[in-house]
Amino acid sequence: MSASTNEGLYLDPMKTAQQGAEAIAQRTGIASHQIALVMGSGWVSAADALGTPHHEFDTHEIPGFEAQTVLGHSGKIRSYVIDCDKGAINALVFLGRTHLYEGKGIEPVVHGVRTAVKAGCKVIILTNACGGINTAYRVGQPVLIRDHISLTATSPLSGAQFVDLTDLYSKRIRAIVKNEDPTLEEGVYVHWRGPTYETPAEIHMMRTMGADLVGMSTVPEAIAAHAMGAEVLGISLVTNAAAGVTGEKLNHEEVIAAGKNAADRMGALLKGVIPKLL
Ligand code: 8IG
Repeated sequence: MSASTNEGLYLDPMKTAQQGAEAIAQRTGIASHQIALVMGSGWVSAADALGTPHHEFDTHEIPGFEAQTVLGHSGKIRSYVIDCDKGAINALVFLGRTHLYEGKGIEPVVHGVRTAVKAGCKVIILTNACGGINTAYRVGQPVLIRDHISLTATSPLSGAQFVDLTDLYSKRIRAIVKNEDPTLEEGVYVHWRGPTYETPAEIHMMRTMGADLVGMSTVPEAIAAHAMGAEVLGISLVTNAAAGVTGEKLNHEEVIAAGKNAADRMGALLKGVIPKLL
């Protein structure tokens, strides 16, 4: 689909998200979901740990989504019923996402989380695979996002919406997750447009600025969800040392493999914390 075709689709992005939410309610028979998870590269098997989804469908069945093509991003939406002592929680899981580097603009990047919030979700969990800038990080290590630095010069918001971002990555939720797994560290995530990885000099600059992690997602979704009043948790899986850290070159297959290996641990963590977040 060309960018010009998309323009009409996102002329009123909140209306498109509302239509998406209504289609999900119709498709699942569930009027309202409470929590949404966006699974990044290699995180799909962590979603499998949530159990058997009650529904799974292609994103392109829902208004505002297009087919996704990037390796490791399958473009599916699942609806789970997670039983816990609070009763049943309805969780929406997005397998795959749209990235800024795809060149379709910012609206498709945030359409999923906007749809999830319109579908009732008050908590949005954003996962990703990323490069480790902090030299203390190891490949396969999950890190909670404490804050971000945006280097894309792009916001999902326009107009006079001066949204405060001081608690963008909810302190309340991070405390709950760290209580569940005290070994988890927190770091600052840099959003880089891509699709090229950084140069070693750019990674040096980012480290100097106080960054720990670098990737090509999550930040616009976090902002869009927060602006709509949802609480955000961000978890990065370090799948490679950032450029220049080890002298090795970066490749996408390595990323997928590291994600698969950490998925079981992350799946169990997510399943354990979800009932405690709502
Ligand atoms: I996975 O090293 C993954 N995504 N920008 N840099 C950027 N994005 C990434 C990287 C990385 N690794």
